Amino acid sequence: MKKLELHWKILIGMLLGLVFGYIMLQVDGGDSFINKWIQPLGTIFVKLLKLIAIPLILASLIKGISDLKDISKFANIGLRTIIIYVFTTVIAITIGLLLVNTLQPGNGVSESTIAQLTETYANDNNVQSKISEATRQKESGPLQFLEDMVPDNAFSALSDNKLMLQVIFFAIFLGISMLLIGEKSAKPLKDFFDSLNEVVLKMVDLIMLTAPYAVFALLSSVVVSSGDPELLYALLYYSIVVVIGLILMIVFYCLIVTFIIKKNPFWFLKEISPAQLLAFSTSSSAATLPVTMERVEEHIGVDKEVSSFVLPVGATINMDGTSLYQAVAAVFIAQALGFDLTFTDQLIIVLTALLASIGSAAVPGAGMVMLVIVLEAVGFPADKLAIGLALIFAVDRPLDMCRTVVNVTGDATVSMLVAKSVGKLGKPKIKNWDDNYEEV
Ligand code: DAS
Repeated sequence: MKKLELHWKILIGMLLGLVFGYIMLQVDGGDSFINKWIQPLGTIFVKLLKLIAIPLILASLIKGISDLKDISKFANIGLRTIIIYVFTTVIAITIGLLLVNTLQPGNGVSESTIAQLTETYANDNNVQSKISEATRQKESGPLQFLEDMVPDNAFSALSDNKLMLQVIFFAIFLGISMLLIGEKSAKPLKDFFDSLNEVVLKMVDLIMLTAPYAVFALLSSVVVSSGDPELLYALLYYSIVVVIGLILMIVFYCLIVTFIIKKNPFWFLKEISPAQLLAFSTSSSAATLPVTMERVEEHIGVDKEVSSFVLPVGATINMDGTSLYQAVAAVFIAQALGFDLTFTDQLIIVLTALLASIGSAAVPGAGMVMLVIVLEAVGFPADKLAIGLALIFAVDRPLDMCRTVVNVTGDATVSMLVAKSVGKLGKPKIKNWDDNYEEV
């Protein structure tokens, strides 16, 4: 029997996980069995991926920069990347606003649902913790994220995944310095990082062998933690609006791949699918990053000079799915709680959702934390914030899984676009649909 490709194995693992989770939901004590004996397998897998994300970023970014012969090439790649990232995020927010204002999901939320939520969630510590986390982030000045970027200790920056931007900063600083001292002097260090890069990519392959089992564990634990199913139905319409927007973003990326990059969009989706399935299962762009990098470099043909910068930066600051979700959620909450938004408010949402998605960490649930900042920016009453968040809290995790897929797909698309624009989009190492390599 022909060896099953990785993405089919992951898909089977996910489906079995959903079925198993649903069955265990019907069994007494089934959820605690999953939380005790199944969920840890998924947690270990996510931790392993996060463990190697930092050394992979360090090695590939330093290798990518030191492979450049001059700094102007790096500046060129960097500028194009940031401009395209901002453009795709604004497109995502605009699609979200058009959908939520047209379909008006918030107007379908009944008074009784709001009353029930007020009772159930108003003092829920999960909701309160997201508000306090957002307040902490808001109180820090506008340049705080720049200040946070600069690590005061190279090795401490390596240890904490949350400080991925610091590792990127350190790697860029080191890579540029290696360029400045000249190829001969930097050779020992360059050889080290070249070798480290190969080793870490092999570690990604090894970890991915367990992916089907891990996503089984992750999906079954998500099902049992999905909360009160009755409540979910009340929010189905809102979730459908978000998912329609996210699907439109995937279509938007496919249009870019087809008409600008001149590649087969179905081939693109097939080659990037293991990363998308992992993004769906883990709800974390950071955890998925090692796989996104391996797929984009080895299966799509983006040169490391480009992917080693575009993807790590994208995983932390480019979240098209999150920004679309924040725009839809902010207007949905305002509609449901009777808070009118003017056209100016909607423009403010475009700007704050752009900044909020840049500030959102690449971890589960980050998008909802930054939603508070979007709501406060349009003057949403502080005393209703908890209810507003509680309204969408129950469906946040499944939507987080979907929006993380879009975040990852957007990063991969932009890395192809930047590579194509600087002539660094090579042949994929893996044959595509019709067993021939695409001409670049
Ligand atoms: N889960 C985040 C990510 O890793 C996105 C979000 O929370 O919106 O991309």
